[in-house]
Amino acid sequence: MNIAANPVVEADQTVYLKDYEKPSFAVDSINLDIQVYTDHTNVNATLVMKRQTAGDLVLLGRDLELKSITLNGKPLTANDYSLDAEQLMIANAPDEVILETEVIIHPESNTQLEGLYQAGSDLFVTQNEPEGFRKITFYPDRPDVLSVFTTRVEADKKFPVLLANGNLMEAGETGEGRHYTIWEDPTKKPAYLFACVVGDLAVLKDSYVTSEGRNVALEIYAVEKDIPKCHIAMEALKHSMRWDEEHYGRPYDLDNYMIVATSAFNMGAMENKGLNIFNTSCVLADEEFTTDAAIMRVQSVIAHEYFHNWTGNRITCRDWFQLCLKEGLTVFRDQSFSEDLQSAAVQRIDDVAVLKAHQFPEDSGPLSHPPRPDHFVEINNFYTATVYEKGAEINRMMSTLLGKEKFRQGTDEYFRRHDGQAVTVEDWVAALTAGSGVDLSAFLIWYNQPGTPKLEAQGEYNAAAQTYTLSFKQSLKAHAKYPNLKAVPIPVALALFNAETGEQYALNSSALFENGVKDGVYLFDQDTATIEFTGVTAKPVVSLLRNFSAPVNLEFNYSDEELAFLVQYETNGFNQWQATQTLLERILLNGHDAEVYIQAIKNTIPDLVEKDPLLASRLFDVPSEGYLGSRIDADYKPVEIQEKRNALLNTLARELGEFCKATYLALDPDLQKEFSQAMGVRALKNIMLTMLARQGDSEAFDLAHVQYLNTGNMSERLGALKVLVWNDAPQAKDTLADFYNRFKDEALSLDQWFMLQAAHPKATVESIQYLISHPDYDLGTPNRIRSVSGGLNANPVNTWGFAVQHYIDLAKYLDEKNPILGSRLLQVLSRWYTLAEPQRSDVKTALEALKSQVKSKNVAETLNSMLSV
Ligand code: B3K
Ligand code: ZN
Repeated sequence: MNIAANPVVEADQTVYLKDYEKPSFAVDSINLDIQVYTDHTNVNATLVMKRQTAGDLVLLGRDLELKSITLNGKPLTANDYSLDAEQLMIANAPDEVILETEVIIHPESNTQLEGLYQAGSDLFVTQNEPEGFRKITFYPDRPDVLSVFTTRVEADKKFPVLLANGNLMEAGETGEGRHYTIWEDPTKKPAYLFACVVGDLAVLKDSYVTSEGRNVALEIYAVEKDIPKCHIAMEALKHSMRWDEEHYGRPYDLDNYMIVATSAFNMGAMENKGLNIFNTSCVLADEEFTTDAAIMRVQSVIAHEYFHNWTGNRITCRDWFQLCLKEGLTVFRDQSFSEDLQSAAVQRIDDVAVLKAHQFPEDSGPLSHPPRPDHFVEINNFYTATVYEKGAEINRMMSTLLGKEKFRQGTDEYFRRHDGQAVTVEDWVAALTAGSGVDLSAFLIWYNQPGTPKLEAQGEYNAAAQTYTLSFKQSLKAHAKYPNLKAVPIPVALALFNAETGEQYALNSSALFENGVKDGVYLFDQDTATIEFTGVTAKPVVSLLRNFSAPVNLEFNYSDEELAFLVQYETNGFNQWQATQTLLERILLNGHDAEVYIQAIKNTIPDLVEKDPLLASRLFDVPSEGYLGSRIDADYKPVEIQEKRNALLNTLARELGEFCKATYLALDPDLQKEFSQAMGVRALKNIMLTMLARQGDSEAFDLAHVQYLNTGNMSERLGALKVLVWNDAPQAKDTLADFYNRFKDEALSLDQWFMLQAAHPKATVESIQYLISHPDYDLGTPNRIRSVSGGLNANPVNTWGFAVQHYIDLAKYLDEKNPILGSRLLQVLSRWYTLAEPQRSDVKTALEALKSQVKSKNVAETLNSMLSV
């Protein structure tokens, strides 16, 4: 349907959860034959189907050229079915159907990176989640249709690698320089997990023996020169396989596990059964080319996709409204895995920082939706921070409340009940409840309503009675599309500290907790409640939401001194960090004095540098301009925020200058044995160097230049380059050129080169124009587009009008070429309505002008939502 003339998404395009119906036919098996040629691909499919309910036989198909169709051996003519741009429908089909179709598709011109597409001159890959399979063949392409797939892949021998899901059954030649393979996947799966790959790739091989004794061949495919960068991913894969056995009792179930790396990919990676396809950015990792943060991300994405094998693949979603069932649970699992790889406190800090920087703003603006929405136009628009990150938080809350043992009993019950099924969020919560013996049904409210709850708390100490009273109140902003908002269950992990001694009250060993607080967690599930602690011998400082035990906005009237106390004495690293962030936000947004924070840092860091250097580095985090902007709901003036932030950074650099220099010179990452400790030391050193450069220490640029030249580690090299470039040091230009020359053939490292310049705090229209007209800038590679648009977004002031137009132009260009990406990038502007005038009206006018120029459901739905404030 062409909606260009009126991009208001029409009512009949909205899909509602309440309209869910079982599919009329099940597919017992599908046989696919995919023959790839340079200018087209033939796809022949045989579907063995059985009726389940009354109704027409509906096969979804998009951009397919139908050559022939037969039903139970009888060729059909156009009169026997109805066909439109989205589906093929056969009325009065018999109860048992063998349907054979022949279609032609064009992966060589598919720029949308969905379905089967050419990903460079030597590679064809698939991306079928959520609805890409319908671009390969006619099929009931919905997650509740599970089938056994057999796949034949045929191509020219210049593509030696021919892969599909499952076990390799046969391989051979067909003549005329072509060859084929046949694969059988024994486990029933929905079509979104189908994958095939045709290409010229090298492979890194390893193996793994599961707890059940199954020997699994592990293979990572990438271009030859990248194979040495696949070892970290391979280790992470084996580690994930062991971790899932140990923590969830889940062994792997096939004889092979393959991963294929491509740079032509819209997101991080895809969990296709036994044949993951990965963005190169989430699989290639090597100290020389990759930053520590990127290495951590590779490990977590490898784990994430692997964990999907049980949470997503073996047990999948009944419909796409349930997306957070598999994503929320799998993110929670990968976050827990990563907590074992590095400082657990820092992992939690980083996960919450992402939640607060992306999900909280999303949930307070026009794109707000529940983790399980009840309607959508384009499901691709719902792979959001809310579905993933807030979804993970809901699982974390339930796990916090249950404790390790009971949570495991709950997940065991989930796997026991639902293996091989396509289920709902209700099924998940019911299984957790049954397995653990604890009624968790109230947590369903979290899945069904939007918005970040506000949690207001107040504390009162009565010295004479030695009691401390805490009262709580929760509230949620009204939402036009989701009325009837209810109170949610909020696990509040808390601790009381003796303000005089800094010691923690032993809450669990005394009669202190008699008010429903168990193992340091109080479950607050009413609109208001009050609890009282007895035997509190001296004035306490309370630490609330330890480890961020619930995704809420906490309001508690701490004094700055109490926050400084928590920075110094709280034993939960996350809450130490949270206290620094609250202090810094007060300095930046409410004009508080910086001295209390500075003193707390001076008191805390020296000990921490030894114990947990990475955590020490995080305590220097100054909230980003974007994050601060997201905390302002109206009349936001980016220039003012930037000025305040710069002033604070200058104060910190001045007051901590000597300390920073001494720390910089004393630290040596090479003395650390563990990667995680070395990573912490590198992070801290880079921050110290940044501070030194800011306070104008004449030696800082020399130190940075030496660090740049003398290292083989990307975090050190990039950290030093950033200091030189962002401060316009005399060495900046040559060093940038040097970086380019060293890494011009390394796409991911070159992305960093683009990003660093785009995020330059004093970037100009000219400097950005230089980047987007650079010969290495490429609108066909999402990673490269993001490196510039992401950098630009970090730095919203100097290039304001130009940057807005850049996002609008990208959305317009990608609307046709790659609407999934276009819609995603446009969301950068979703908080336009909070801006002060005249920017507010400028962006609004630009967005409105875009409306009449876009065709895709993806961009149109996003645009309509963004403008509906
Ligand atoms: N399940 C995929 C995401 C697919 C996105 C489609 N637009 C990756 C993941 O979450 O593991
Ligand atoms: Zn996922």
